[in-house]
Amino acid sequence: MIRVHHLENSRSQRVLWLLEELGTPYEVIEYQRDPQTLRAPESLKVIHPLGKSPVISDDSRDGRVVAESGAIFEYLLDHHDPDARLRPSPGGVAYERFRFWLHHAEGTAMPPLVMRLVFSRLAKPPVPTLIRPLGRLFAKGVEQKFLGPEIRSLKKYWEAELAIAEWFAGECFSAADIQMSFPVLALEGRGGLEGYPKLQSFLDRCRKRDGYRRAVEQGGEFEIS
Ligand SMILES: N[C@@H](CCC(=O)N[C@@H](CS)C(=O)NCC(=O)O)C(=O)O
Repeated sequence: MIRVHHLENSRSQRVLWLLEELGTPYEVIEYQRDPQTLRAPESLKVIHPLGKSPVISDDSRDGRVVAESGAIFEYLLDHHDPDARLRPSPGGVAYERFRFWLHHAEGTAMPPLVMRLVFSRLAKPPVPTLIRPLGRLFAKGVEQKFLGPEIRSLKKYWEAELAIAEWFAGECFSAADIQMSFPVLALEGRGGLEGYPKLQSFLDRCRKRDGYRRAVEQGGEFEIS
């Protein structure tokens, strides 16, 4: 049995979705964020020293613990996808394309999105009231000079790629789409996908999948507020 240590409203939603698509039985162990800091609880550090989610353990392989979404995806596909339904066979161009998107999601897409989230909090509690205007100014500068252009260039690139093929790794749905869904979902809030119809229809197609719906039933919808 796979145990998913699932932090509410987080990237670990993707692991539930992958397991649903694979049809692999799993158990969800839920963790709540600290309402003030939004950080994961200390109890997650008992499972893995970094205390981040997702993290899984696998009873069928000596209770092995695997952290980091991309590594978890590769692990689950290696050991729980015997018919290779959710990725192309290794060795060809299709596989290289798949692998690119699998790693692009966390390696390149997520860092500026996380930075934007962190900077957006500089003008809010617990930052002391007196220095919030300075925080707001600083955040605005970083947004204008770096994050805005960086994120626009990512969205433009993804939109162009989805104009070539229906899914990120080609004509077939793959685990790379599950991995990429998180940055696209994170951008969807606050009108971030306006003017990007291919990205919007990508999310529509994701949401129509039975596996996606079942994962949401298990772990809750991802909502960026
Ligand atoms: N690149 C890592 C990122 C893991 C990560 O930062 N997870 C967030 C949830 S979206 C987390 O655990 N945050 C709570 C915390 O850091 O305290 C992965 O994809 O697994």
